Amino acid sequence: MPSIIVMGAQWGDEGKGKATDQLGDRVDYVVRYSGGNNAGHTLVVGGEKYAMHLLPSGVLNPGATPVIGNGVVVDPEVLFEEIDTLASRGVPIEKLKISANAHIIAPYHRTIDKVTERFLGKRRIGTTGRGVGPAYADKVNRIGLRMQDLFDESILRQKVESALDQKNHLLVKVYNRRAMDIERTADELLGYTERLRPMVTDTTRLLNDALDRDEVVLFEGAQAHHLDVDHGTYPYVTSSNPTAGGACTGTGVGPTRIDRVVGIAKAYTTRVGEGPFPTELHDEAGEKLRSDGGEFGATTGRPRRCGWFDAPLVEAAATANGFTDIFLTKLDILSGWETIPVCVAYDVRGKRVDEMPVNQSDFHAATPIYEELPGWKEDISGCREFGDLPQAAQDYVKRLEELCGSRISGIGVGPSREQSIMIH
Ligand code: 2SA
Ligand code: GDP
Ligand code: MG
Repeated sequence: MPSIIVMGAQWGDEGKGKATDQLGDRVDYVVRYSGGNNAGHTLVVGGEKYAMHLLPSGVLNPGATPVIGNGVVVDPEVLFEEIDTLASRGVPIEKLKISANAHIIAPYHRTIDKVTERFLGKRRIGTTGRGVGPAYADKVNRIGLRMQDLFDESILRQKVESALDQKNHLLVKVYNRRAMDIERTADELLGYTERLRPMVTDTTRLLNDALDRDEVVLFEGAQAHHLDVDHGTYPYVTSSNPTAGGACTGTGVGPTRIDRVVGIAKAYTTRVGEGPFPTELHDEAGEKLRSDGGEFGATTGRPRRCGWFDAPLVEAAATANGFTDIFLTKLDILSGWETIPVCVAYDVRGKRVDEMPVNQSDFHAATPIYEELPGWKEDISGCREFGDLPQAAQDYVKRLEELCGSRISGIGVGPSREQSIMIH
């Protein structure tokens, strides 16, 4: 399997970091293709916990070359903080390559992200405030800054000036904030140039050459299908394409070269930020899932909204991304329930709907129709084979597989690398 996409099947935080790291044992390149440092991918290796925000999760695998593709937006300050923190923990990041076409998150993007959210008030999206949306907006608006611009000082200064001409007008006139200094902003960005120089390259060529040599490339999605700007619950989405197609546009590797698309799905559902969530629990059951699962944002620390597994939600992701298989995470968190409800369809204004509705108003109005599956009492975190799981846990997995229409090839039973069951 030379090229694999690993992506979220719900609203993020499914445990992609762990799953990627795990598949990463056999890979030569680990590639981020979308999003920025809004991501929070947690890995527990040898009892040590690491949270990656911008770097691919596979960086902990010394054999793999980490790559940040053109589809990613890069905040250089955060990048170096992350590299330095890892180095201080004995994880040197020496082979990192960054696409010359990747866009930059500039200081003004962070400011605009925060003031826009404050301005929206009740209509806010609940962003991570990292400047990701405004950086993508500039990219699409053709006033963005790319990595390669850092190597031509006069171009960079011109671009910062034209971007800030617009933004300062907005900041001062609309948001009642101070204008940002053009020279100082350009100087700050140019301060990163020399450190970035050896990393910035044509990563499209790099990855395609690697695939020509039959090397293994793992594409790591941030966020998830239902946060995708095209396929997600718009406008409550992130501003990029975490979906499988995003791995192609976000790296310059064509769809004919992709061999496998693994959807990562949590055994229940969580969401952070605003937006519809039919199976959300507002009671002690939701509290229990949050505390048992440690459901707090890996980037912002925000409590995640929690609810039962929503099968039509994951089925929609499996369909739109062509999942070859699903890795089901955090099954261990469900131990101890008498029965476990699974959403199999929705009630939309009195009518049963079996598939996730395309119409957002319908999805907002959808209430879950549950099937109650028997629970299990045993702690399953030590199980390593499918047959080690209690019968009720095996049946839970098999039922989800049936409902989602995609093979479940792996199960997470704990946060550590070794706490997994691979199903062959
Ligand atoms: P943004 O900042 O513009 O991408 O926010 C837009 C929406 O996307 C959601 N989003 C996320 N959802 C889940 N996890 C994310 N990463 C962090 C984590 C989140 C955190 O791993 O826990 O720490 O809060 C992530 N990043 C973006 C976001 O909540 C908005 O709904
Ligand atoms: P990501 O954004 O998809 O990489 O997920 P996050 O790192 O934001 O959140 C997933 C959380 O669940 C992290 O704290 C992981 O360490 C943890 N985790 C991942 N897989 C499992 C699992 O199978 N069981 C348990 N108990 N925790 C897991
Ligand atoms: Mg996360």
